[in-house]
Amino acid sequence: MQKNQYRTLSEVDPEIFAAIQNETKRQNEGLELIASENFVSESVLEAAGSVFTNKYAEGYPSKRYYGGCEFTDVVENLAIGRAKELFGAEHANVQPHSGSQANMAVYMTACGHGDTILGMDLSHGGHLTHGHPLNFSGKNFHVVPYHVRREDETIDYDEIERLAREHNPKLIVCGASAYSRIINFERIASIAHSVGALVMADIAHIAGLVAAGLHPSPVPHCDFVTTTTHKTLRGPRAGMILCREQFAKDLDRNVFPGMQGGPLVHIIAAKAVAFKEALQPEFKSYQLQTIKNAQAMAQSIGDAGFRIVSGGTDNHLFMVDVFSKGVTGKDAERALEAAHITVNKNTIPFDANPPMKASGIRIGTPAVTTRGMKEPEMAEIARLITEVLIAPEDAESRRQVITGVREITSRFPLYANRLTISDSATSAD
Ligand code: DSN
Repeated sequence: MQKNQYRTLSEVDPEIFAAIQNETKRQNEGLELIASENFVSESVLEAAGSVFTNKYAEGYPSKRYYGGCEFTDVVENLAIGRAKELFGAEHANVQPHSGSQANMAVYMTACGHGDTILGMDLSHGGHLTHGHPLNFSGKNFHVVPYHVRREDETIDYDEIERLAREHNPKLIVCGASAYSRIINFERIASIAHSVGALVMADIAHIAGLVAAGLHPSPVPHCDFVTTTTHKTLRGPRAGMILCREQFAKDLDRNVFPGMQGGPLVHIIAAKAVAFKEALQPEFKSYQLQTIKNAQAMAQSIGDAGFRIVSGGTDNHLFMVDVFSKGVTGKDAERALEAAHITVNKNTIPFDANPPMKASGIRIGTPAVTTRGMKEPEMAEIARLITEVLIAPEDAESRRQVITGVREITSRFPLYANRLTISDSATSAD
């Protein structure tokens, strides 16, 4: 073995080492409110950083195209078994590198090129891969978008039914990335099956809530369920697919060799660890607190005079119509980031602004809840957010908010043992 394999990262590559240190410091000292982000456990990080990164393992357990896969099979079988147990699914494929690839594999299984798909409009809370014209989904399929209702900003199930009868889709896609209400998977599946369509639920955002029994599960109703594993589910950055046994063979073939080559075994190991964590009773308490925190913060920001899209939330996120107070989503995101509060600008239903400006911001509580924060901290954070939004350009107010952010985050340390160099050696501020 060469000598430099024993040298530390800080010795081998000080620039990357410093960037990792700076990012650790940023995550520790800021308030992370991006609804799709979370903080994984040290065990998940350890598995993701393991020697399985070295292994090729094209194929599936016991049917590989490479030798030396005996421990890889242990990992993948554990991940599959735990995923099935967690969601009560007949079949699980844990190889997708991402949510987009999971969705792509399902489309390849359920549809042919040019077939019709119904998906929720991105600007109404859907996802890029649910049929946006610039995405593979919009380019390869005939996509008919459905929407939320203007009056209450909740999914227009009657429109889905009408469009399904009119267009006879092969597949109806449900699930969202910016929608704060319970999704009636049972109703959408029944509409799909009544017109002979298959149905896929993309639960990337709410997977943790579903696993904990705090959002109705699509698994009993939908033919395919896809998810990322890194949002509320709190695993590594990757994807997964659940499906009925009747589609298992086709689906597996569409993931490999259809969509991907070798699986990321280190990431599958990290998924297995995250699934084990999600099977513990504490995971349910965590998800419950995540929802309570989102509701508490939405309430406080609403009380400060900002319009909350659909009037509130049933899950881990909510949308604030900041343009109702004359601030664009873009300016709000920028001003909050300058105050060490991270959110993302987001279009709101029937938005008058283009997506790069947007009228809203999306706020989620999975990450701050992982740090242990509860309702009292949500009230403090809501106050800091509204201070920024009321005076986005006020430097003195920003300074005070940064002090407030640091005061809260210092009470809930994150990855403290990973910060190995002094503040002066990094440049997070
Ligand atoms: N882009 C992700 C999100 O932030 O919701 C979804 O893929």
